[in-house]
Amino acid sequence: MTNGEKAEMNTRILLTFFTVLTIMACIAAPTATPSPTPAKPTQAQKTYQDLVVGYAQIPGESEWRTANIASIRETAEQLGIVLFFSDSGMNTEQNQHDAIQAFIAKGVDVIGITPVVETGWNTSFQEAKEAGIPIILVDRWADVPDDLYATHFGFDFAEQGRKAGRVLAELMDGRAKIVELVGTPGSSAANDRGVGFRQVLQGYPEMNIIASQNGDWIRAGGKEMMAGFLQQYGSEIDALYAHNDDMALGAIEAIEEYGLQPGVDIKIVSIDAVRGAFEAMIEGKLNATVECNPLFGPQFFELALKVANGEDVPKFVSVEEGIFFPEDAEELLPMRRY
Ligand code: GYE
Repeated sequence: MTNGEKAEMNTRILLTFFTVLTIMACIAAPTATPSPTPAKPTQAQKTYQDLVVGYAQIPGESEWRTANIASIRETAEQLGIVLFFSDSGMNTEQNQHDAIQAFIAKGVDVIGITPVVETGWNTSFQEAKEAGIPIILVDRWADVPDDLYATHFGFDFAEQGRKAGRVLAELMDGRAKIVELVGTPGSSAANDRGVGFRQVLQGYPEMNIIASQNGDWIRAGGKEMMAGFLQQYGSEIDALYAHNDDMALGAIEAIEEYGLQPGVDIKIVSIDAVRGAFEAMIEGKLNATVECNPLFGPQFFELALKVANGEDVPKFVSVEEGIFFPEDAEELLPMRRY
């Protein structure tokens, strides 16, 4: 056998060997579907126990706020949430800006804020965004671009104002000279409760607001401003619209000191539905209060956990509320929790 013939034979043997080897490999290894590439580990999903929240609140200026602060704090404690809470100091607006800076420095997971006024938040909110910390507007609204907050969890203040307007129009049979006690100017609650109330009055040409003053949400402010209205207009006043119960309760004191009967000589409609309002309705001194539920701690932290875990949430989450009248007050008072 020549060398060439030997080389050709060796080649044939090798080719046969590798062909057989390949066939055996295919048979031996079942065609298992390739296992999916392992999913990238998602961001660790937080639970309440490892959630850290910074909350810039407004100081307790009303019965409503006191109940609201309690709801937030108590819920955080019950759920084991680390809560950094800021609600003190007179210059609330600056304190809230400072609180946001402090929360960023602490590296909280979510910031909640009840903006004392609507404007001036862009810079602070932008810094939180750059630090990767989402913001939830709570209760009040802030006038900032949509990308600077995750969601607004609060109330339809304009609808609360419309409810008050509709109730007063019915009470007064569409005719009244009205004085108005407004909340802190520039706050979304005051702005929108005023807008909603006036929207309803457009349908009643004989219902007119003859005076409007800022009572700053507090009883003393309501009493002082109502005394001024009475000095200027006296018994010409048919009705009072107060943006919250605390100012209405202060006004009731002024009306009585002036010698008129609140709820009778001057009809009164306000907003919040705090305990004091139910007691005034039982005494016949207040004619209606529009509910604005402050006990939203559980819902807030449920939303905060979703936001911290990067879940999609609606841009606005509202709370359904009702209206309360004197005829129901006695029965409901024992059940009122604020
Ligand atoms: O009505 C008032 C408080 O923002 C809904 O603020 C809250 C308002 C509430 O001062 O009593």
